[in-house]
Amino acid sequence: MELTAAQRAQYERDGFLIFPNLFSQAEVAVLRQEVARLTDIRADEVVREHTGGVKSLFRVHEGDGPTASAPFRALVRTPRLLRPVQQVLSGDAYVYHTKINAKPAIEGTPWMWHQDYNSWSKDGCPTSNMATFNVMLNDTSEFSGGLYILPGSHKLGLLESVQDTSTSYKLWSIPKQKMIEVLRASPPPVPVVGRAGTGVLFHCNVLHASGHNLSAEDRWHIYVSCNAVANKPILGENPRPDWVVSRNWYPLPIEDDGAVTKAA
Ligand SMILES: O=C(O)CCC(=O)C(=O)O
Repeated sequence: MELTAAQRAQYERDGFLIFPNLFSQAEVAVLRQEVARLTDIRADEVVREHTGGVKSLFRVHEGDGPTASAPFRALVRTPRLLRPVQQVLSGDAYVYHTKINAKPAIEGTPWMWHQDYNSWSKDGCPTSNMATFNVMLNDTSEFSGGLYILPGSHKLGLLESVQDTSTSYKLWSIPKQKMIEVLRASPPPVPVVGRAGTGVLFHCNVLHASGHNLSAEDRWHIYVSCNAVANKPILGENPRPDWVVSRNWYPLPIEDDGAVTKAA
């Protein structure tokens, strides 16, 4: 899938693009079946809440390791996902990490306002030539804890962040007073909602957050975070593990667009 000049201009301006119904319901069904299988695995790549429920499943895109998954490996190589990533990163890309985030019905908690490059700059990635492709694995509404994106906020550059420990994960997020200032000076946040299979591509400096899941259904999203091959991290002394900062920085090849269902 090739982005048009108008879509590229929109990405430059807003920092994100939404692709409604990018993946079919048949593809989503295969991916959801994989999520069900992966949640039973006990490994570092499966991050759990203190209650034991899954918070995030990492590294589902490689062919090896405890969370290897043929359908998710196929997903990241589809031209629908990878070609737009290559276009916005202006060349060869690799997967920095994959992460499937859960938000359980009624209980799923918010992610505070943040920029992904807050963490990735600390990993040693020299520039912000990085982006994430989010694919909804079930229908998502504001009510079920979907993402909010602040249009154009990638142009603010990297803002100061603090490690938020108020939730059950550690996240470099924007301090409250600064975020209030930014929100008051910005256009309204865009709720990213849609049917399962909808995709969202966003710049790593775009401010985003998500709310509580008050709905009756668990919310599952995959985040395929990508880096330009030329921007691989200069790792420090104690780098984060490979399942969150991939050392596989070879250019990811575009493969068969129909491979997700074939991998079932
Ligand atoms: O899963 C979510 O609702 C938000 C996740 C997110 O913002 C992130 O991983 O950067």
